[in-house]
Amino acid sequence: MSENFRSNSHIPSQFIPTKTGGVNGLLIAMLFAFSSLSAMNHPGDSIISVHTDIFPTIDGDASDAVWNDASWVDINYMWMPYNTTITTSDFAGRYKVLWNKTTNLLYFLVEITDDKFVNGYVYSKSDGSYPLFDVLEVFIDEDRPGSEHGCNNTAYAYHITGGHGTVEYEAIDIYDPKNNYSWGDGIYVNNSSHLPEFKRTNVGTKYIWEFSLMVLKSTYTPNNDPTLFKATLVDGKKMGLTLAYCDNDNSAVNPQRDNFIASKYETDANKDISWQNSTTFAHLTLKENSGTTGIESVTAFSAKVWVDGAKQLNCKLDESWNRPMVQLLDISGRVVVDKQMAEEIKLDLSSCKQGFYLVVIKENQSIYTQKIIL
Ligand SMILES: [Ca+2]
Ligand SMILES: [Ca+2]
Ligand SMILES: [Ca+2]
Ligand SMILES: [Ca+2]
Repeated sequence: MSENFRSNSHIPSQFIPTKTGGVNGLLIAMLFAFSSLSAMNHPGDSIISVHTDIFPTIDGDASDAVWNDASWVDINYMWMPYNTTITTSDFAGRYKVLWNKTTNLLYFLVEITDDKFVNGYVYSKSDGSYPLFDVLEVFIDEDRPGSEHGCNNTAYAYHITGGHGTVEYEAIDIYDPKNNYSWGDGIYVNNSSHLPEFKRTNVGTKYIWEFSLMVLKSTYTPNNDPTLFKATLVDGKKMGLTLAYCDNDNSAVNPQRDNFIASKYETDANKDISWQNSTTFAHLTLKENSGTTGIESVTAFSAKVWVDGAKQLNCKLDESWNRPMVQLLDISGRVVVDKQMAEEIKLDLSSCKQGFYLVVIKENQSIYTQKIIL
């Protein structure tokens, strides 16, 4: 970990007006105002996430129709080394994010081009080398305006790794109950359970990361059940969210981070703040109706859904449906059943754990959801 706090101003001296009178002074003042305005208004500073009734299939395949309802946000600001330029074959990245009010989850689609993918970090509570591997970083703050979060859970910095062996990913953050970065005590935590579903695929050097993510409140601590600490996602909710990528193109033997690229513009002075302070995160607003997509035109076809005494799930469709998919989601939002159905379906749920589940029947832009209890 490194810290880099600098307080010097980065306004080029030629833009600072030295005279206030005359046409030249006015022009210089206008240039100065324009340059300040544009510095405050970079794409990625403010993001809108639209609600989705239909869940993307988390399979590392970006072709779900529902992703068309979200806009791309570029991951294109070089934080370290600051403002250096690299080729788009070395790194290019962008992401989309959707949300759902029933599962209280965010859904991410991230497209990364990286010429050499370096994984192999193995989680240990005392091994802080994960930022030196290829890592997708999700900075998320459930409530704004943000604060110091490095050692606590008022915000999260999920370092989603490339995994190792058969482990597809880990999600590492720092949590120190003593709040003093006592590195020797083992303060790294693996929060991979905060991502109910995750899949990464690649074609050549182009990688698709598709996953869902819980939005956890600051009262969550490691060893708690995260599903009990999910924030309620509602229309208009404002959060902090920045995505970034640590790019290592060397090896896992001597890992080193060549570049650190993010979705939000930062000044040189602020490029290394987000990992411990959430005030710098980009602004995310949840919107229930985008007004520009087909999401709100979803029609609710009818169905009859019930669980019988033998723990069989019964679904009976009205004639509006053709051959929809039926999904069963557990309380964390994980899809435990995903099946295409005809007019009627019976599913054996006797091996499922007790608790609440959500049944989702979907076809094109039509959807039917119902909570059940086992
Ligand atoms: Ca998919
Ligand atoms: Ca690269
Ligand atoms: Ca917070
Ligand atoms: Ca790389």
